[in-house]
This record gives sequence, C-alpha cells and structure tokens, in this order.
Amino acid sequence: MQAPINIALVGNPNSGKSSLFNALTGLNQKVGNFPGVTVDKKTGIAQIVSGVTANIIDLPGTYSLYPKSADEYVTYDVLINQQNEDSPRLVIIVADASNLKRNLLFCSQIIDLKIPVIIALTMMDIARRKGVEIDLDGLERELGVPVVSINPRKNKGVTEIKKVIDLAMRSHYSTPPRDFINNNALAKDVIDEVRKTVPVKSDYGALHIAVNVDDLPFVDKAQKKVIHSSLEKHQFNKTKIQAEEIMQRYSRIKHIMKATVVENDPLQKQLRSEKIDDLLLHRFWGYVILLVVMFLLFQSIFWLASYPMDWIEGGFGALSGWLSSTLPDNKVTDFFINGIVAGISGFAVFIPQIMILFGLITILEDTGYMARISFLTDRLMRQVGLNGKSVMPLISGVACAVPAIMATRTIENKKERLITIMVTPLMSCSARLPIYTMMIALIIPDKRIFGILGLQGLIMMGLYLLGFFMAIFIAAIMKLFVRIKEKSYFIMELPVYRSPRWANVGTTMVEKAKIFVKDAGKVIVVISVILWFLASYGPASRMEPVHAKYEQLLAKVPAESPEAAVLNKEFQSAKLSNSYAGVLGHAIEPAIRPLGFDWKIGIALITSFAAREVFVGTMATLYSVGEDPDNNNATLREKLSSATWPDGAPVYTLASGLSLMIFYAFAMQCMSTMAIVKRETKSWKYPLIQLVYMTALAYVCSLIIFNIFK
Ligand SMILES: Nc1nc2c(ncn2[C@@H]2O[C@H](COP(=O)(O)OP(=O)(O)OP(=O)(O)O)[C@@H](O)[C@H]2O)c(=O)[nH]1
Ligand SMILES: [Mg+2]
Repeated sequence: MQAPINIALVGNPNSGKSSLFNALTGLNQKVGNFPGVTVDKKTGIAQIVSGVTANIIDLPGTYSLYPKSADEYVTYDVLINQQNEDSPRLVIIVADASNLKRNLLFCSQIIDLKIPVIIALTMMDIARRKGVEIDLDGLERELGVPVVSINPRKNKGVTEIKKVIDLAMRSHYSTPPRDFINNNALAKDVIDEVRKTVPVKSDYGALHIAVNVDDLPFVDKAQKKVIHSSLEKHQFNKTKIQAEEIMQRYSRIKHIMKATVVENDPLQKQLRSEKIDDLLLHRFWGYVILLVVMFLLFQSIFWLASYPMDWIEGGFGALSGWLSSTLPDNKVTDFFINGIVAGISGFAVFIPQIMILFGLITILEDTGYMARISFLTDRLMRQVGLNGKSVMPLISGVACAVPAIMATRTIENKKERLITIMVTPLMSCSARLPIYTMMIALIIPDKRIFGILGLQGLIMMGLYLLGFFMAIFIAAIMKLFVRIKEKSYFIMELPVYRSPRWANVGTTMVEKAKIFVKDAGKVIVVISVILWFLASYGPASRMEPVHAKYEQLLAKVPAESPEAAVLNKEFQSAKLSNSYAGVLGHAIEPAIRPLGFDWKIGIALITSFAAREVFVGTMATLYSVGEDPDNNNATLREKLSSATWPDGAPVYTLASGLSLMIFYAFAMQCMSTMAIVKRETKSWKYPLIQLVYMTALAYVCSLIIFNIFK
C-alpha cells in the first residue's frame, strides 16, 4: 500500500471547510458560524474508497492568496511552500455558492498555482433561497476543474465528493492547460527569472515568490539576491501588479458568472437575516439587546447549574461520610478520603457550570450572533487600541484564555493583535468560576433585588464585567506604549443567521467537560495528594512537642467527653499548623495578611500558581485534613464558613472574600496561558510582562478592596 496523500481543504472563511473535514474524517474539528473559527491547521485521516486513505488537512479560511493575518499565513505557507510537510497533492476548494463571485476569485488563484483542485460548492441551499441558480456543468467547463455540490452541514454529497477525490487521485483529471488569466504577461521578465532561480510549478507561483520573497522560508539567501536584483532591474511594482491581477480575474469571473449563474430578481428578496439585522444591529436597540443577551448568559450559568451542583456537592458529602464510617480508621483511609476524594469533589462540582458556559458560547457562535457582537462593539474597541475582531477572543476568554489567544490570529493589525493578547487573560475564564462561586455562596446573602434579580448572580456578573472593563482599561494604557505603526480597518463579513446545531452544542459541552476533567483533574488530584502529605506530616522538631502536649492533656480527660472533643479539634489544627504545609503557609502569611488572607489561603495561592483550578481542590484538602473525623460529611462551604482566626474572628468575611475574588480576577495564575502567549508572540518578553503587571494589579486592587470593606 502506498503512503496516503495530502489533501488540503481551503477556501473563504466560513464556507464550510471544517464541516467537510468532520464529514470526511469523522473527527470533531470546531465549526462555528462566523469567519475565522479555524486558526491553525489540523490533519485527519479519511477513507476515500476501500483500501485507499488520505490525509485531510483543514486550514484557516482565506479571502485571497495575499495573506493579511497570521491565520491566513498558515494556509498560504501550506499552498506555496513545497517543503511544508503538509504540502498537498490535491486541493479541495470549499466555495460558498451564495457568494460565488468572491469565492471564485480565490478558486482562480489556486487553479493558477497548477495544483490539482476539486471545487466543492457549499451553501447551495442558501443560494437557492436568494434566488440564485448555478449551472454546475457549465461552471466545470469554464473553469476546467471538477465541481461538486455538497452540504456538509447535513452530511450531503460526501459520497459523491469521495468518488471525485478517488478519480483525481488516480490522475483522471489534468490541470487546465491554460492559465485562468495570463499571469506571465503581468511581469514576464521577473517571472521568468524567478522560475530559473527557484523550483516552482507555475508562473503564478513564481509571481508570488517575487511579491513575498523576503517572507518565504524556502527561498535561500543566494536566491533572494538574484530575485531582488531582478525586481530592481525591471522596476517591479507589486501593488500595481496585484491590482492588475485582481482586475483581470474579476473580469473573467464576470463572464463566467454570466454564462453559468441565473439570478431571479435579486433585488426583491430581503433575506431573513437582513430583517433580523435591522433589529439586532439597530443603533439603539442593538446595544440594548446585546446587554440583555450578556446578562442572560451569566445569569443562566448560575441558575441552570445550581441544581446539578447541589446534587454533586451533596453526593460527595454523603460519599465521604459513608466511606469514613465503613472503612477502617487508619492512615490509608484518611489519605483516601481527605486526599483523593476531597480533591476530586473540589473540582467535580464545577463541571455543570463549565458545560453550560461552553454550551451557551457555542450557541452564540453557531447562530451567527457572535459576529454581530464584533460589529456592534468595533467603535468602542477602536478607541482603546483594539478592534471589533478583538471581541471574539475577549468573549471566548470567558471560557478559556488559551484558545482565545489563538483566536487573535484573525486580527490583521499587529498592534491591535498584541494588545488583545496582553489583555485577554483578564477576562474571567472558567477556572475562576469555582473560586467566585464558592466565595459568593459564602459571603453574599441569597437575596433578591426588585423581586427577580438574584444578588449572587448580579455579583457574579459584576466580576465578569470587572474583568472586561479592566481589560479595556489596560488596553487603553498599552495603546500609549506599544510602538507598532500600522493602519487599521475593520472588515468582517456578517454570516447569515442559522439555527444552532444542537448536536454540535452537545458535543462541545461534553468535550469541554472531558478536557476539564482530564487536564485539571490530573493536576488537581496530584496536587491534592502531595498536599495531603505536606499537611499531614511535619518537621519532627515542631510536631513532637505538639503531640506531647496534647497527648498529655487528653490523658487527663475522659475519652468520650465534650472536653476531649474540643481538645481533639485543637490537636488537629495544631498538627496542621505545624505541618510542612503549615510552615510554608505561615512563611508567606506576612505578605498576604494585608489582603485579609490567612495561611491556608496562602498555601492555596502557592499551589494554584500554575493553574487556578487547583485553588478549590487545595482548600478542600486543607480543610478536610484539619477537621475532626466526625465532620467529614460537611460540605466545603460549611467548613469554610466556620473557619476562624486564632482570636476567633471569622476568616471569610465580606472584606476578605471580595479581596480574594478580586485577586483571582486579576492575577495571572496560569502556566498554559503563558506558554501560549510565548508561542503566539514568539518571545518570553510578553508573557513575563503579563505575569508582572497582572500580579501587581491583583495585589494592589485586593489591598484596596480589603481596606475599604474591613
Ligand atoms: N446552510 C448551510 N450551512 C452550511 C453548509 N456548510 C456549512 N454550513 C454552516 O456554515 C457554518 C460555517 O462552517 P465551518 O465548517 O465552520 O466553516 P469554515 O470554512 O471551517 O470556517 P473558518 O474556519 O472560519 O474559515 C457552520 O454554521 C455550518 O453549519 C451548507 O452547505 N449549507
Ligand atoms: Mg474552519
């Protein structure tokens, strides 16, 4: 059997590439209804006919072969750079039939690269609704390449396209003998010289090398020199040539459209989407609706999740109560209940909220409303050095900063992209949710305002808004410091409204829950186990006197008496306080005391330094180890609300709770984010700046809040 060939899926953004990729490979690549969902390449294997497989490569969307943003470069490199490991033998151009003219521009460019292509026309259903009819055979004849109509959203046409792929793989089709336009005539001398210097399959490919010579990794120094001198000699004007090329292409496309496309009174039909947009993009009502949508989003996370959360919380409480009453009373049991079970329950409670959050965001993306949010907020964003396209990353930052920072690749302007990356981690991600939820339940009364608005939900939304406004504020400051000059504009296509695909929403929710459980779970369980050890043992020099003191005291009172119970409790907390974890926590207490945090919170701050998720697990373990064994079935919330300072004052007051939430709202506390920022900015400088500014911001704001409410 021969090695599978590479087949690349390319095309304009939002044309259905990832949907086709999923249909061909059976994988679950992210699909969404706005331009720029896919920002990196992804490979999967598809069975074409029995015994023949191919590597299918899903790529970011591109409007033309002249890349403007980081995601478009990914695609450009795959197409132009023959040394790229994903360099395709066959390209499937996924073209949106309801926007045929613009899509054909890109098709014609790929055809001229002389790579074998198949055109897959999607959105035929929408084209039909617009009154557009396309003569597929005619199109095929005019372009000289196979054209197939598919609907990957409904899994239609997949068998047909596989047949065509099979024929293409067996070299059934040849690339059109003549170029779509006469590329050679655009810059004859330069093109000929490039073709002599660098191995390239087509005149058009050579033209691209001439245009982008400095940015192409596969052109070596000597070749660059030859090309540069040729460019100078022939006074190569790339802007003029590009404009000329696009004009010629459109003029031929116009002819093709005339011959193959019938539009039935195109003016009469106002599409449903346009009618909806009259309201949703209204100059006044548009913003009112936006606020309502955002409000409902956060409220429903709270409302919907509260029931499953109660069940999980209660279930784990009952489980550990039952375990401690049935298992033998020894170190292993203690380790199992207070190390492992406590660690797992600490984060399992938040699975419902995370699923709901991701589900709701997927609905926003799937319907096409997300693109409208970008449109509505562009003006505000622009004033602070961002761009309408920054909104997508900022909103997905509410789920997790890592994919959000990757999503900034669609922002063409370098300065705006950098600032977006710098402030996105301030958005409250789902890892902060557990901390907020726990603290709010602890310090904010479950009251209603005006009869319907829950106070707890309002505070929760306030925290999210706080993250957002802080991001805007910091962006405005950074705008003054970042010295990249580039003109900026906002062009974003508004996709048609579509009903969300519930299967997609469902899979996303399950996927995200799985990732959360797997990634966070692993870290949390490991850290909980280490922590249980550190909290259960301590340096002998400190532990021995504690043991001696309490054993002596306990010997003086009857075993089952109330005095003994009190002594036992004191004994436990003295042990914890002198354990390794205790020593560590006490060591940093002076630094965090001004924020209202005690040494237990100090330990949690340390363990959650690499990942915020660990905070709740740490608290769960610390409070389980420190408590007397009869209290095992109390929920963490109950344990926390009875925690006190040595002088008897409660640890979790309004002031310290708010201070803790503010700290986590602003502090960096996430290694994965730092790693991704390093990757996207290609330097350690920016993640380090982020770490420093965010930690400082968190400390100062917590200090202020604590002192105001104290
Ligand atoms: N009505 C209709 N919708 C479709 C069709 N094909 C895909 N879609 C929808 O179009 C939207 C975009 O699909 P994606 O597969 O994410 O598009 P993409 O080309 O990967 O987009 P980017 O990654 O942003 O470049 C989704 O909401 C799909 O459900 C089709 O033939 N008809
Ligand atoms: Mg995609």
